[in-house]
Amino acid sequence: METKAAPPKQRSWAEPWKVKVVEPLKTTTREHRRKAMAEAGYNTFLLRSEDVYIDLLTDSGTGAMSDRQWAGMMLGDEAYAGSRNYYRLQENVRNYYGYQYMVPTHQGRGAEHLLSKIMIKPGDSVPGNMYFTTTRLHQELAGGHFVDCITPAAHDPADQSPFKGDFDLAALERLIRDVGPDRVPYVCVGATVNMAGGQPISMTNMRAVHEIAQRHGIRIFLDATRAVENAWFIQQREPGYADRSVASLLKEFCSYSDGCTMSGKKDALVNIGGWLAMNDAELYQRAANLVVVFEGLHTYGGMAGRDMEAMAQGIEESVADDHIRARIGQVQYLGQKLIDWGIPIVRPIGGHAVYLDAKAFYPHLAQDEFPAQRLAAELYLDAGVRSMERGIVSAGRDEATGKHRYPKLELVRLTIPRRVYTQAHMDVAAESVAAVYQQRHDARGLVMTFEPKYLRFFQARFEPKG
Ligand code: PM9
Repeated sequence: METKAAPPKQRSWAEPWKVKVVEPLKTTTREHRRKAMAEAGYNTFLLRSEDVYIDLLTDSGTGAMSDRQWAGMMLGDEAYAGSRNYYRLQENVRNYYGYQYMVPTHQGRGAEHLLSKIMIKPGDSVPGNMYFTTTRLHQELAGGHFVDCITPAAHDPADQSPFKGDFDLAALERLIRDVGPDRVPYVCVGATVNMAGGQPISMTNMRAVHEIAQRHGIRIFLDATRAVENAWFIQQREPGYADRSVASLLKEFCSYSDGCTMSGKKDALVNIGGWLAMNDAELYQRAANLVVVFEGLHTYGGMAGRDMEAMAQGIEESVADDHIRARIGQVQYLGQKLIDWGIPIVRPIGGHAVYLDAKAFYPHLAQDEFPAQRLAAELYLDAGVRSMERGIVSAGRDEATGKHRYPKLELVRLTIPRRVYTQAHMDVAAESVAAVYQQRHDARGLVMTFEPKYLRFFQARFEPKG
């Protein structure tokens, strides 16, 4: 007799868009990939994109723009000064993020550069909820040093706390007491926290950080790169917020800060762009003056008019609840598959990526044999899926001692571009991870053969250990 499957208990969601343009993908042989990986010095940043099948290197600038964004590109007002698109962008930063003033920058690190130069004096300490590579480097280049005040749970891949991006408030208070509020130019809040696995910070914790900073007369600057994703986690996980829209949560969250740096290449759904925003008029004057030195006039910064238009439109699209549910839903889909197969990943699953725990994959490799770098290489070799190391190589060297920093998290990031891949691509990627996991006992470490001075993970080269 024919048996019938039980009807599904829950209803599925689907992406709130359909595909209008497609870009062909190339599959390659293992031999082709072996040569490509060797030529790239076992660094996935050095692969040619045409040798990649499914590109999960980053969600930065890799998203698909909507028809409205592309239409907006034709509305680019390429005047040197006072472009119409600048004013629309400014209005949307005000409306959705709530900051009064804004200077456009070519991308997030342009904004970090300006902020660090304006705010930091040599010897200052900048507390934050875990480092980010470019953010910390700009703080250091300005003479400051970053102090990690994230909750200890963030350093444990297996800890399932819902808000692993939260500050350890006692650690923040301690730092301010130890160095004195005058030596803390601002608190740097990441939302979500990229290096912790795309983990959110709660509204409650953000409010508490605000209260501490206010009490000591210290400003807060938000890294708003993925703050919309953070708002979605607040809606989903934090008691009392389930009925609020992502847009209203974003605005409230930002209201506990004095300004933000932004890489528009993530949440804001564009291939290039960013901004530095603030509420203080005097600070804005300084930023507007400095931006002309490093980026361009204060009404375009590092951006073309058409790109500002696309970003203004992208901001509006980014806060739609159905968009963000599908975007993070796809990440959750991939992560859940790996969890179901017993593959060690950072828990809970983050907002923009699934992070493989390379220490648990390759417990036989020491951290200075670069297990995550090796794992990223193996993933590419298996099926052409490109990922990114987020471990000892990304952490770089200690400023004072010159020795490797040894982060507790040794991760490989499978980062999902926005509105680009289908569920079938996620299945292929998950199966490739499973195949590499099966072969985990055979993996050998790497040696670094070339190490650039800054942000070494981008350009370092490696060879397999003999
Ligand atoms: N993030 C990422 O792949 C781009 C390359 S890796 C340096 O995750 C945060 C939280 C980011 C970020 C970039 C930047 C810098 C600042 N904050 O890349 O300069 O994730 O636009 O932004 C990358 P830009």
